[in-house]
Amino acid sequence: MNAGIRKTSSSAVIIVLIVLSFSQYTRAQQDRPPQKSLHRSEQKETYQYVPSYTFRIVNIFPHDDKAFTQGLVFDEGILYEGTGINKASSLRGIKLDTGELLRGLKLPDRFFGEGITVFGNRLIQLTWRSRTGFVYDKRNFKLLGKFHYRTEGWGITHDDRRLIMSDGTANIYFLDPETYEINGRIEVTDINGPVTRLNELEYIRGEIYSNIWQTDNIAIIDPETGRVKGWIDLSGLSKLAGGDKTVKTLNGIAYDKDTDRLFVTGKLWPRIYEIQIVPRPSDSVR
Ligand SMILES: [Ca+2]
Repeated sequence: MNAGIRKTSSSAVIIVLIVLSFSQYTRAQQDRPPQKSLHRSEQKETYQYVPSYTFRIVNIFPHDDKAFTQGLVFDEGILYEGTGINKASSLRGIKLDTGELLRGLKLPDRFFGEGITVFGNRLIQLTWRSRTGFVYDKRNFKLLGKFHYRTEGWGITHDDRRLIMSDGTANIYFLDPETYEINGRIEVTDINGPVTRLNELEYIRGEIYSNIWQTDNIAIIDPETGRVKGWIDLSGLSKLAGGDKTVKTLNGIAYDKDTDRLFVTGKLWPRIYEIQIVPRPSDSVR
């Protein structure tokens, strides 16, 4: 019995020693300086690598080269466009194939039109610094009401339950589509930190696509985390369209979910392009 107790006691001592040794080992690990840079860069490569894409033109459509495009949406066979500039801001319903204006509306002179989206039968249009959103009946552009917000208004889109809005910063806001109250926010980030100048938006198959103002790039954003999941480089398209990075900038993303078609254009561009997104060749071999 005594032997049994001694055996139990010595086992307990061994276990205590093991636990102590392990805790010391753990502390030693915690006290260590960060791992050498090679290991860290490998981690960055593994966990923070963001794929980049380029494009293939599928179709080309006419676009009013006097339209200062700030919002673009495709809904039930009609292309809707919102344009900016004080005294020249408009809302348009357009026949995609021909560019024919089906219906149009000019905003009061003091408003600078911004992003648009269609939610049910409502067509919603933001304005830049007036903190005012307009709500129309999409079928006849009859004004149904207005709402107000505290930030600048840049881009707007929606998922199945929320309006999704940008204000030129790295923030994206989620709004209740009935009350227009903000009920969520994400900060958009990539490997280099916050991504600012988020502009025209489009919600496509669970992701938010955003033009970045005065660049040829579209960010593909995770709506839950704000992380950029991919970059689309449209510099070749901008060059083809006669665009630039000051005024005639890439802006305007529309998606026809019924036919899975993606359209892009730019401010004062003479064309709207239907494109397919393709992996950049250097990415596809990684
Ligand atoms: Ca859009």
